Amino acid sequence: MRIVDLRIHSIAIADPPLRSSYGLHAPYALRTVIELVSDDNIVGIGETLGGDAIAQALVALKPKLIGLDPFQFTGALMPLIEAESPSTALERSQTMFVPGENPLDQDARLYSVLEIAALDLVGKALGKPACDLIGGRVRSKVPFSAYPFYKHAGGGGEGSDARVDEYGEALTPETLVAQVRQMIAAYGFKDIKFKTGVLDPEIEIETVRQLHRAFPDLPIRMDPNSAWTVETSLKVARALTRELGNGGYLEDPTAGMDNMAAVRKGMLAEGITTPLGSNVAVTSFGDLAECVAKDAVQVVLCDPHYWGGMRQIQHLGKICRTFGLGMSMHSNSHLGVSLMAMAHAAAATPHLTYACDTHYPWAQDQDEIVAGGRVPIKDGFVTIPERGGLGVELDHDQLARGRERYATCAYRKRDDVLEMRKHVDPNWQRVLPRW
Ligand code: GKR
Ligand code: MG
Repeated sequence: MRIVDLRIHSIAIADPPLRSSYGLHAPYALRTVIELVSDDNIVGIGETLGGDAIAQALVALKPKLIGLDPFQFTGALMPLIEAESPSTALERSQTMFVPGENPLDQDARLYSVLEIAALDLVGKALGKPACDLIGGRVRSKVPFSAYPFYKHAGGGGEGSDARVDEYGEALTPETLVAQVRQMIAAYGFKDIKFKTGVLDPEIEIETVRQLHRAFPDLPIRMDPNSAWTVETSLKVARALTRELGNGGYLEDPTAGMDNMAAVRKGMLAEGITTPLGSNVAVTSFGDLAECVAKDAVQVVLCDPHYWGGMRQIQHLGKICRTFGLGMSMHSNSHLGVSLMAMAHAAAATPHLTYACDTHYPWAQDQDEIVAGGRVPIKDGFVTIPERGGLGVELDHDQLARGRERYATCAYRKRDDVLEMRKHVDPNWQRVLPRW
């Protein structure tokens, strides 16, 4: 089997005005969808982060892919996952500099989506689910968490494409709890990952307390994306010992490995054992030795889109287990193809110790590119379908609509600071730490 074509589709999907320490989500999130075509006309699909930079980098890679055997991807594309210096000019994954984000990740991101599409392709050729091609599943149902955000009113999209606001504004503890109630009623999640770093920490502490009162059995993790100083991080950890200690964790309270290590040390000195999670201080294999040596992070958030695909997630899980770290999974705004790649990676990774994050509840039916509509999340789980590859196909009409939205919208890369200035506060600055 040989690769004869790579089709690259830049799409835009409506995204509600969600807040984080980076700023405000734009009315559209950008994604890239690829189709890897074999000489026997089987098509493997993948979805990853969007915008012009990654699409151009994939176009540049295309000549190297043509003629490759999709069963031998790792060998052929090894330089992409083992790069010693950045060889592409991809934008950073977030609005702007994320403390700790490793530029060496850039090639891994390209490899990730290609590996996912290759696994889909060979899985379809063999009639075997992707998770069973990489050693086999350890679970057929993959747990995901509710992912509430402080949010302004609005459902995303613009002009005649403006969307119904399914969840409403949530800028207070009470409205945030109502948002989670609604999300859990719709999807049955059994864990809560809460994006914070937006309001004064006292309000966020109160929000977590109310969440815990409303859902006493559900583990809560809180992620302010490095918005706090070491002192503020300690203050929050102290205030929420019970609420976060109930099987949750505190994710990236502060920026950088040394500050994370200082938070951990301060917490342990006070007898607080809530783990610290990270997808900001630890973003690549190269960060792990320092992270372990300094005890800076106890739960690593993997992501098959960033770490080099599904097999690298299995390797990461093994390393985390060896060093006594937990492993969870990070998410960005995405559709069903990404959800399935995340689910397959999680299904085949024994050492996944937490439910995965997902932005999927924030995406809308109208934008879904999976044939047959949105992937079901039932009782908080995605079930691995007994079909080849990822188990989903593209709806080409929906894909064309996504391309059309991309062509007509004004967005080419994520810029949450600009959106904050346009819609909330013209003088807003991204200040880390803010509190
Ligand atoms: O969607 O605003 C967002 C999130 O803040 C996202 O960009 C983060 O990458 O969810 C992510 C996280 O866990 O840090
Ligand atoms: Mg995070």
